[in-house]
Amino acid sequence: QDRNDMPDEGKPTAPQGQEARSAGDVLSGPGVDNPSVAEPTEPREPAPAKPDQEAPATVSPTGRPSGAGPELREQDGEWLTTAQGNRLYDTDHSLKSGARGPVLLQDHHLREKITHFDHERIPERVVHARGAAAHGVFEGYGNAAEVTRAGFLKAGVETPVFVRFSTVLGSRGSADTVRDTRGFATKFYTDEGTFDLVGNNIPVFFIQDAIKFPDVIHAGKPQPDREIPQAQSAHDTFWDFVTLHTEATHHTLWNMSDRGLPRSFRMMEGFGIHTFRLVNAEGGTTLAKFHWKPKLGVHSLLWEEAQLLGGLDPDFHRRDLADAIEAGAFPQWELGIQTFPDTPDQTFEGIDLLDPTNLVPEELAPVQPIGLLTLNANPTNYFAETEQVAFHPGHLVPGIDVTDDPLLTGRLFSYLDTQISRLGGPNFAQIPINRTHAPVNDMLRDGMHQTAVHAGVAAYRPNSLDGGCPFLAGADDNPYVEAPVTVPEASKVREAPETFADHFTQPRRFWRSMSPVEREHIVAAYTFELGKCYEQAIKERGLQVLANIDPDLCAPVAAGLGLPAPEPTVPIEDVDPSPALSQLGDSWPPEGRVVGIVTDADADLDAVRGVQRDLLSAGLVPLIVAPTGGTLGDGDGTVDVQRSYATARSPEFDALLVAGSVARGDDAYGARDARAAGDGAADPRMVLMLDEAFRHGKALGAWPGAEDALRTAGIPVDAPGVVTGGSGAEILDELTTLLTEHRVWDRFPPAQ
Ligand code: HDE
Repeated sequence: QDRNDMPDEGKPTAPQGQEARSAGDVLSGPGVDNPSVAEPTEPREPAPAKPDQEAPATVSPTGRPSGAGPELREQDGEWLTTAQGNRLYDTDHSLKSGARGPVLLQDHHLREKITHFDHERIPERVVHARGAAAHGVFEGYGNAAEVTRAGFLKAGVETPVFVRFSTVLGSRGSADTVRDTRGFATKFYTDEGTFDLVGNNIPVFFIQDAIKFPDVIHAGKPQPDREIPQAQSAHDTFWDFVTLHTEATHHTLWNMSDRGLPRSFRMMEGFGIHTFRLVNAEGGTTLAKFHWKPKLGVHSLLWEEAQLLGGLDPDFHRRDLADAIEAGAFPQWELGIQTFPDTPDQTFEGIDLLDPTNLVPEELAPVQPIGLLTLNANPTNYFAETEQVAFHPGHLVPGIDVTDDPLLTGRLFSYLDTQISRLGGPNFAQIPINRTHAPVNDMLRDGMHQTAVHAGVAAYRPNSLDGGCPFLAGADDNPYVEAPVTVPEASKVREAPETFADHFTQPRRFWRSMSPVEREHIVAAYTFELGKCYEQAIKERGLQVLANIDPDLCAPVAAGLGLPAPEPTVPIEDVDPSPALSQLGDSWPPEGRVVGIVTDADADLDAVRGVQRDLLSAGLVPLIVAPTGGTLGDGDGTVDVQRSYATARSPEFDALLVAGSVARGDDAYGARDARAAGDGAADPRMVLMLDEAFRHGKALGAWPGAEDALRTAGIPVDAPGVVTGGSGAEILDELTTLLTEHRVWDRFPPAQ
């Protein structure tokens, strides 16, 4: 019944001392602070999906709802209500005994609203707390059938996915660009049940046995006395642990390399790390490692950029992912596998495949692409989807099985356990984002947050009351079957195999595979991180580990710390480099790269619009930077400003094109900066931006006539990657070509 149709006797009666209000008054009158806003407003739908942003199928082929379709929105009708559906006439004033009197305990709406708010937070993930996610689709190439019978890998099969990227150490509110490993967790909603590939952007792990996981995380998290530092490894407990447990050397070296500072989630590799066992239709087994290869290549921030972004834009990575998807620049990765014969010793070319601190160089076992992942829709609600998604390496499908990697075995226990406390009970699989797209018929009943209404009486099988159902799958029904591998007969021991004992050869291979500039970054990272430790003994132990990797790595770090370089305590044997480990030396599509166009109202705005158009049609993101916000020009030929001198900073841009002057802005800052006195003087913020962009190896260009702007900012116009002197189109072309290599590496002097 509509409130306006209420019979007179049903209308609210006026509390004592107040004028009686008609139903209409209640809706638009004294109950609201701003009388010009009539309530209720029209029913408010969530913001409509932008083009290209339609969520992928919200109903699985089996008819089971998934994702956040309207049927799961939990918002209906045009009236504001309580959680019980009672309409509300006011939500801004507590029920009081008189306008200045005490608040009454009987105000259910007040208590419900505050109580719900009090419980809005759930425990953050104990690791990987900060993350960002997206929906997408995975398409199999069909070439993996020889090694696995997994249905979602068959040719042309399209499987909805949800992917969550994360940092490891920081809290949910920490910065995106910290030096850390990144999580890369993919949920495949396959017709055969859910498959979770819960990986990282680094192919090796800190430890070899799950029993040490609490220890390494305690060491990496903020120190327990003062809870310092947040989301950083540069502190004593971390370095204490990784130098006492030298199996951590390989992963730590990757963290200290550019891999610890991704430019974007879209530009990261992903790795399943562990060796898995694939099973084909005939029951034949093959060992395999999973890889995600980004179409945009693997690229990183520089340390200084990462630090600046921590303050300028702590959401840099999640914003980048969401913006790219919203703009229709859908990020893509190929899923690939390295395969190895399933021999009893489970080694390949002398590398123990059960040791998760090892990788197998791609030169020895090429990564074979088996499918394509496209992320094409942003989540509708962060909490419902990104926060509540529950991954588990034990969510497997027929054709993909586990091995005895002792790290993986521990994970198979941990992930189920952690969801129970994080998501408040054992029914987290019923949360929309976690619902499988395959039919579910289990014997799991009751428990906290049970939302299913189970029919029948016999929650057991076989039974004679509910028709004996459900049935067990037979051999022809494609059930999940654990590969019946032989478990070696052995005594119970708490030991690692001898083949887990070499902690330095693989790190040495990584170090020797790096280009000079990548090595320089690694040296700088160790010098910074060990330099931030207080304990002399930890710094010295850190140097010992580096000497055992390679004295060439140890010497410059020791020099930076002002300490003597120790002699190695292990033989420094040669190891073949693996060129695939370096991020440099190739070129990649420049799609989605951000180009700042620095301009002003006096510039040739028609030409500026032309540049915008050309960049957009090449799949790049042009952002107009001008002295103040608003619009440049008037009439038909206007240009909208996306960044003002007050909001633009260099790390956001992959390249800068000066198409105008960089003269002092006349906003408050520009006007009062003493160094910018006089008409035409360069604005210090633009000088800083161009200087940083130059130092960070960004491609820089100046539009014909705007070269002086670069000179004013002190940029040597004949330096590599500074493009001037051609036509506008030529300059743009050259900038775009430079972007295919991510940075102008020639601008960095070669390391000694
Ligand atoms: Fe995890 N890890 N992990 N981890 N991990 C979790 O699960 C754990 C490991 C990884 O976006 C937790 O739901 C143990 C390796 C990712 O939701 C927890 C061990 C790799 C994510 C957990 C490891 C990972 C997690 C925390 C050692 C790469 C985020 C909350 C045996 C292959 C998933 C949660 C997401 C999350 C335990 C080691 C990747 C506590 C015990 C190796 C990407 O269950």
